[in-house]
Amino acid sequence: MNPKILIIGACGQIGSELTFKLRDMYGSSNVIASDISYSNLEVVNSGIFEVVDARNYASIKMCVEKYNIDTIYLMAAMLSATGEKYPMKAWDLNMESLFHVLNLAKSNVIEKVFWPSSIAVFGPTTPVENTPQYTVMEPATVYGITKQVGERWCEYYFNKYGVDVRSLRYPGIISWKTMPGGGTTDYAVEIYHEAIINGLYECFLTENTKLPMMYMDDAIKATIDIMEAPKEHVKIRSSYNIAAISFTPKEVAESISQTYPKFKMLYSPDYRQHIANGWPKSIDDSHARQHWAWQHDFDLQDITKTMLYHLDKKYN
Ligand code: AKB
Repeated sequence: MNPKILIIGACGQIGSELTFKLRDMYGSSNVIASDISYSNLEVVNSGIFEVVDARNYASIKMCVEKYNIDTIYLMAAMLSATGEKYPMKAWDLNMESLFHVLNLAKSNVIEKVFWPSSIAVFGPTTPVENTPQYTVMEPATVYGITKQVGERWCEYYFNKYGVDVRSLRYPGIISWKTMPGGGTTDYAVEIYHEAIINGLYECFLTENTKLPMMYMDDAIKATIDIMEAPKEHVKIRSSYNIAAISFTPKEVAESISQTYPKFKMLYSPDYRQHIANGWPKSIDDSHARQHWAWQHDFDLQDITKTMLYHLDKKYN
């Protein structure tokens, strides 16, 4: 039988593509999209859409009961860069929404939860290359703190109350359909848009800042794979490291230059450089690969080719 899914934060970068994919898989009437406002009309017009405030338990519960929801993907969050500007708002949104959803599962109103964590759970004292699943974690951003605390609560709810919660530590996610908002890895999306529109991009990170990244299709695949995996295969109930590739701004610029030789890159690092300096450069995701057969498809060359192809069609 098909699950009855609610996606909270469906208008965002990952939420929107997840909505389309899950609707393809399970049928439009089984996947309810929701967000705080009608900010993505493609999502709003693609099936059932409800306004849901992720910080409000009653708002989520009403929607869950209205549609007999059994599975929630909680994609609403304030990301790293915006979180540094509004620390208390980031804390409130990221933590309250998680507790509401975990508590719905604890009371058996829903059966299954997906909650995204991030490489931001790591910090300046974490080993930066091939960062292990289990290692020092002293996040230095509000966003990273909320994700690390959230992971502890997910594991606690699984151990104590049997809540079937599953989670991934997303790296920077690259896609051409919806822009990311308020993250430190956003440059890796903006660069492709600016390459097509202006032939020039001013990057807010230095040329050699290496960060873990992933193409959207791989991120969606990982999300659905972990949710579809048999319960006993999901052995980590905090959150799984997942990885695809790592690159620097200079390397993306070089890959764009192969198609657009006139593309020019400037570097003006800002406060986001400080955030990036505390994050891993590459991730060891061997647990995800062993436990539920995770594997990625897209490398940097594939990403650049796909991004430039679609954005060229969009803008020209
Ligand atoms: C961010 O940059 O804040 C996010 C993330 C890595 O979680 N994209």
